[in-house]
Amino acid sequence: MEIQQFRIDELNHLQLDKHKKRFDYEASMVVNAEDIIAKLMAFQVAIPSWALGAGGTRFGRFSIGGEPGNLEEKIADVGILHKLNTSSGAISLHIPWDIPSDAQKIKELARHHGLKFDAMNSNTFQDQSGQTLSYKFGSLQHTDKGVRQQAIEHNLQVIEYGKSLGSKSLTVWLSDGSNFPGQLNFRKAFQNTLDGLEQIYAALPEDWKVFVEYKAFEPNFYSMTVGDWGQSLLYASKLGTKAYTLVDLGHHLPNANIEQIVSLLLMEGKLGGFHFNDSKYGDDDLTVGSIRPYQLFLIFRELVEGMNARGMNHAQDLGWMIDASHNIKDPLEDLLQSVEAIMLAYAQALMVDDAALDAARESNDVVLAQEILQAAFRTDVRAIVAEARLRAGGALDPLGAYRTMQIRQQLINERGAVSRATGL
Ligand code: LRH
Ligand code: MN
Repeated sequence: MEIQQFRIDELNHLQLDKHKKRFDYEASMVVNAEDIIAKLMAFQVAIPSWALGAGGTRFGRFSIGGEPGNLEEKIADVGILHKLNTSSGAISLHIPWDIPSDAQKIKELARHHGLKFDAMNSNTFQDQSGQTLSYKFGSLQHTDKGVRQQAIEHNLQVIEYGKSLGSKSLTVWLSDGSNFPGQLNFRKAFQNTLDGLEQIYAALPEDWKVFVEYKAFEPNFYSMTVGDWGQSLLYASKLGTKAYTLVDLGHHLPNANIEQIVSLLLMEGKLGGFHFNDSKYGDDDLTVGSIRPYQLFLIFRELVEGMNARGMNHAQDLGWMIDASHNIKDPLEDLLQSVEAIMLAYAQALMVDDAALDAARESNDVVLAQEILQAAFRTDVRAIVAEARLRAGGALDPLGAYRTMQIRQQLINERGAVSRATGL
């Protein structure tokens, strides 16, 4: 199913007066409203292909009906999100869950929905049927050269799929590590992994990037061979200029100061991108901004400040991706909420008076510095974000429109109640 523009215009028309009142007020309270709107309209968040179905945990999975059963339907679902919020203009594929049967046809379909292909994701954390050697004890770190070579070749294959679709980056997340003290020689595991990443790096086209995604624990629970930002930075620095770190918000130890990590990785020019989600305990993959919205705002503060300091293009120079898993919500509703939370945090971060904040910091006026930041976080920018959507042809209220149009029911009518998406 595809959403017709006139349906969106009809619904927007019903909400226009109320929106205009709210927007006029919000814009009157912000000095750079037009600059913020221009940046919001340029800002696109990539949707993970593996989060369009009902996820689940080891304790259970509850299907939602109408799930995309193949890559074409996944692209159509991201097309629905992008039509509604005009900020989901890319999809991030995971191989082998999303092997393009006919790359040209898939590329055409994505273009039809206004979508690009963001980072490709390799998968050496599962054994595929018919696979020769097992990743039970890791992939690039493995003590067996044959297993390492198999993992390297898989990543080279993923790059080939990406090239055929016009993607420009590869995300390597390794579940490699150990569950018990004594199980692993950390140094050898690091060196094997670096050697493997070097062979993958050598196969990257000139204009590609590789993102080294770190994670503190799971599925290994004693050590992870890319366990934190320091280790990821070590790999990326040893690999070369096309290698960067990738920050998945759920991949940190409790109470880690992620905004400080972001600031320093940006300073080093080694921050490649994000997997946005939220969590209270572990890698919970919950809706962005649903647990710690202030942390998300603080992270965007460091992003805006750090990118401006390096003269970076906010929309183009970093990989903006969501990585979530939906156990109890409709994935499309959850993703609409997540993109909204990202746009709100970005808008609030853009409205901070940098000069006043710097002055307060230089004079160690701690209270004033805090007040300047919190004033932005406590400012309602929902109408400014909605105005950016309206100007781009999107829905003033994407979630409301999704429900009013009964999109999920239409997908169930089309695909059935038991269709199941590949992915997590
Ligand atoms: C690992 C991870 C990684 C993906 C996977 C689906 O936890 O964040 O980014 O490959 O989720
Ligand atoms: Mn991730």
